[in-house]
Amino acid sequence: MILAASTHFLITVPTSPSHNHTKKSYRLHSQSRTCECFDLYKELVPYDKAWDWQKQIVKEKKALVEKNQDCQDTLIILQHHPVYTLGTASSEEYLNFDIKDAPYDVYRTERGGEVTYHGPGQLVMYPIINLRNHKMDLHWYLRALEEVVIRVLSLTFSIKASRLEGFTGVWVGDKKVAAVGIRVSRWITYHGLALNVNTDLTPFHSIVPCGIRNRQVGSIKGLLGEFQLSTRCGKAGVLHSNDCQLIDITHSSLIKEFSEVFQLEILHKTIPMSEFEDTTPRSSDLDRSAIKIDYVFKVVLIGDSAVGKSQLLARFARNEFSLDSKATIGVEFQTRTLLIDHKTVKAQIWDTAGQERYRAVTSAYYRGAVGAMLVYDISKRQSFDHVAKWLEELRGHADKNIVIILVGNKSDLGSLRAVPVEDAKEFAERENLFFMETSALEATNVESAFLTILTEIYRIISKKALIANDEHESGGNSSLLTGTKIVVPGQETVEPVRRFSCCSS
Ligand SMILES: Nc1nc2c(ncn2[C@@H]2O[C@H](COP(=O)(O)OP(=O)(O)OP(=O)(O)O)[C@@H](O)[C@H]2O)c(=O)[nH]1
Ligand SMILES: [Mg+2]
Repeated sequence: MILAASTHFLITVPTSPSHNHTKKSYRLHSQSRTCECFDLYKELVPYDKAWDWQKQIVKEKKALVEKNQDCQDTLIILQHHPVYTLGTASSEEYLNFDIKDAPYDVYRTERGGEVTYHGPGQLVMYPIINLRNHKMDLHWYLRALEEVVIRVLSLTFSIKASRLEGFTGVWVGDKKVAAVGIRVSRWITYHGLALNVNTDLTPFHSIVPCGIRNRQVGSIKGLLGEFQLSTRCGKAGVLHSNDCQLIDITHSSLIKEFSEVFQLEILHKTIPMSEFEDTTPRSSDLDRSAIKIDYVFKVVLIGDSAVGKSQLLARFARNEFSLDSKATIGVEFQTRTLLIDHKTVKAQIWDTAGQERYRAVTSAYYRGAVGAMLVYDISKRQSFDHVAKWLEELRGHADKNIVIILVGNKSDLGSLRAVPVEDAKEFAERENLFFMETSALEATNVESAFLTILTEIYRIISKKALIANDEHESGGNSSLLTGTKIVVPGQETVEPVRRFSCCSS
C-alpha cells in the first residue's frame, strides 16, 4: 500500500563533483551552538511516526522563526522498521515489485531524491536545523551531511569513502553506503541521512536504489569484512566487534562528527514519550510500555543443535549475532513488535535446545504456536536429513494449520555447502512449506524469513476474522479472536490480547 505525500514547497538542489572539504571549511561559528538530540538509535521506530514527529518539530521551529525568536537545532537518531520510501524525484519504475503487493509499506515523501529502503541495522539521522544559523545554502548542507558520514567511515573504520559526481550520498567504490535526502521549509531542514551499518541488504534488491541501475549498495559490516579479507589491517577493536558494538561505535562516531561538522554542542534529551510511546513499538522494553497490541503470534524455532536457531532469533529480535553462542538449555523466548498492514503484531519467538537432553517438555513448547521455523545448516547434511523427523514431531504436537518455513541457515558458508538448494526446495514443495536460505551472521534474509511467516499468519487470521465477524453477525459462534493468556514458565504473564486462538490447546 502506498501512503499519500504531503504537499510542501519543493526546492531542488544541484549536486556537484566531490570536494575535499577540510575540517576547517565547516567551522562557521566562533562559539558553538547547542543541538538537542533525541536518541532512539537502538529502537525500531515506524517510519510514519518519525515522519509526523519531524513535521511537528519543523512547525514549532517555523513558528519561533516567524516571531523572530531563536530556535535550538534538533537531531533525531533512530532505526526504522523495514520500509521503502520514495522521494520527489522518484518513479515507480524503480520498484521491482507491484506496488499493490509491496513486501513492506511504501511511503511517497516530500524529501528530495529517489527510492530507498530503511530497516534494522541502518542508523538514520534526522537533523532539524535552522540553516539561518549555519549557511543558507542547500548545496552546502547536503555536502555537510555527506561529510559527516565520510568522516565516520574514515576516522573510525579506516574506510575511504567519497562522493559521486551528480549524485547525493556516500560511496565506497561503486557501493552506496549512505543515502541522503532532505527537505527544507523556510530554511528549516528535515529528513536526512541513512547509513547502512549491518543492515540486511536483500530488500534493496527489490528496488533500484536512488534510481541508479548499475551501482550497488553496501554496509559498514560488509565493507569491514572485505577489508579484513583483502588487506588484513584496520583497527582490530572495530573489526572484531559484534553487531551490537558496531551499531554503538557507529552511533557515537556519527554524533561526534555531526557535532564537529555543524559546530554544535549535543545535548541529549529524554524522548517525549507521552506523545510517542503509545504508538511507537520499542523493541527493548516493549512489555513495559503502553502500546496497543492487536495480535500476538507465537512462533517456534526447531531443528538440530548448532544450526543457528538462537542466532537467527538474536538477529531478528535485537539485530545481534555472536560467533561463540552457547547451546540453549530449556526454553527461551524473545519478542519483537512489527506493523503489518497497520496492525501492531507482537511476534513472540520461542527457542529451545536442538539437543534432546536439554529440551523442555515438547507439547508445552508447541502449545499455541501459529508459526514454526524449521532450521537446518546448509553445511551439515545430517541436519537436513533430520528435517523430516522434526516435521513429524511438529505435526504431531502443533495445530494442523500452523504456518511452517524451512530455513537453510549459514548461507555464508557456500564453500562448505552440503545441501543443494534444489534438494531443500523440492522437500519444501512436497511438504507444502515456505523455504528460504539465510545467514544469521551476515543478516541475509533473516528479516524476510520471519516476515514471510508473520505475514502469512496475519493473512490467514485476518481472513478468519472476517469469517468470524460474519458468523457473529449471523448468530454463529465467533471464537476465533477471543482474549487468551499465554503463560511462560519463569516469565511474567503476557497481557491478555486478541490472538489467533484456533491453534491453542
Ligand atoms: N557461519 C555461520 N555461523 C552461524 C550462523 N548462525 C549461527 N552460527 C554459528 O553456529 C553456532 C550455533 O549457533 P546457535 O544459534 O547457538 O545454534 P542453535 O541452533 O541455537 O543450537 P542449540 O541451542 O544447541 O539447539 C554458533 O557458533 C553460531 O555463531 C550463520 O548464519 N553463519
Ligand atoms: Mg540455541
